Amino acid sequence: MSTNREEESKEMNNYSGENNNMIENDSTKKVLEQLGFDEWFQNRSDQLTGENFSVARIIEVNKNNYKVCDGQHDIFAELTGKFMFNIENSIDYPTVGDWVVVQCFDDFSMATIHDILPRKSLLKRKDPGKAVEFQLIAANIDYAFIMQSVDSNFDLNRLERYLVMANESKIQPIVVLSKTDLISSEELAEINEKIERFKNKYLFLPISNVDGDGINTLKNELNSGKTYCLLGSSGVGKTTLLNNLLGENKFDVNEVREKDDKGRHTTTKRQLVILESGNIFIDTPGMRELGNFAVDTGIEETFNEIDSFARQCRFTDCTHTNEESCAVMAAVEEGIIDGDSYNNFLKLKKESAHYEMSYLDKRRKDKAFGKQLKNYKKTMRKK
Ligand SMILES: Nc1nc2c(ncn2[C@@H]2O[C@H](COP(=O)(O)OP(=O)(O)OP(=O)(O)O)[C@@H](O)[C@H]2O)c(=O)[nH]1
Ligand SMILES: [Mg+2]
Ligand SMILES: [Zn+2]
Repeated sequence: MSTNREEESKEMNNYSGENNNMIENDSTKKVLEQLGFDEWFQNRSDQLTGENFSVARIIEVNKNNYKVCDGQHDIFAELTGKFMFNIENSIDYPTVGDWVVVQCFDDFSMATIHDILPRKSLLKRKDPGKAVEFQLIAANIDYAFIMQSVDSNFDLNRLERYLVMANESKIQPIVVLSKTDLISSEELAEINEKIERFKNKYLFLPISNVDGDGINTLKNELNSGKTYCLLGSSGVGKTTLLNNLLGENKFDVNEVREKDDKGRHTTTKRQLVILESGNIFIDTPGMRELGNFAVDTGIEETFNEIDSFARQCRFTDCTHTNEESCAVMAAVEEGIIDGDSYNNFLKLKKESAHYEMSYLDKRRKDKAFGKQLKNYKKTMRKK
């Protein structure tokens, strides 16, 4: 199932002018590059020409509007009526990190959003409130900083879920283990043992925002012009890390309130900031539930060890739960595949299948309704 705008080959509008490419100008190109605009986007916006249009990146999503940045101005922006009219699905809305075509007014005090450029990647999750709708987290992310605090939030199952989400979106995950100041070196060694099986696949960065442990190592891993998204439960220290990297307390952080943790988060909106070092960061509010949606490729990639055994099962549709001659179960028995990992794999597979079913079901109903509506309109016209 493809959700990528580009793959759906929706035709981009042509904001035509006379060969007047709005991003041809070298200095404009340079400021856009600092915002993460690279060749990939350049190649996909070549036809976007027009004097009054420019490219900008969504840096903030608010209830009623957006904030975009064109490299020189931060501008409040709204969707045009035409854009709204063409929205079919929640993924058609712009989200933080998106590159959009804008028209600026009143000396860059406001702008209208006309189109979204194709997305390099899209982080999304199932909206916990609805059966199948997506909630967009961020677009055009290069690296996902998956953060867990080692004192109480560390959980391999949860980690694997985040890994599936990142892998599904083709985003490189990096795991940050925060608050190392709160545990002893023996306890840290124990955690290190638990993550052994992940270590040849993913980079793990233990850090402390309090005593600065590991922060320099983390800084050295950052690539300029790349976009990083901070992900993880509320209270693990995402915003504190960002402030740390910024070198100022720009954003609010808060004590973890265990007793009144009723889904209240310190960070309430997703926003994009650029560090002096040239790295681009998106902070997100902690997530309570990580819904997961027909994420087969993400699961295969995350559990690639299991997947390689699955290819050896006798039946191609083997469920790896009760079949004789199941290579996966044999590997679990022999201790080659970790038992926890196997259980989590089955759980995520099952969830994914469930969502896929309800999605297809909804699509069928929507289609049936669409047909009904069409027929109704036809009959009305005939009358
Ligand atoms: N001991 C310790 N406390 C930390 C560390 N990092 C952050 N904290 C504290 O943890 C609390 C939560 O930090 P935040 O940065 O607000 O957490 P967050 O992940 O942004 O949370 P949400 O915005 O709600 O998603 C604050 O009281 C921070 O001071 C750390 O490395 N060690
Ligand atoms: Mg925060
Ligand atoms: Zn099997």
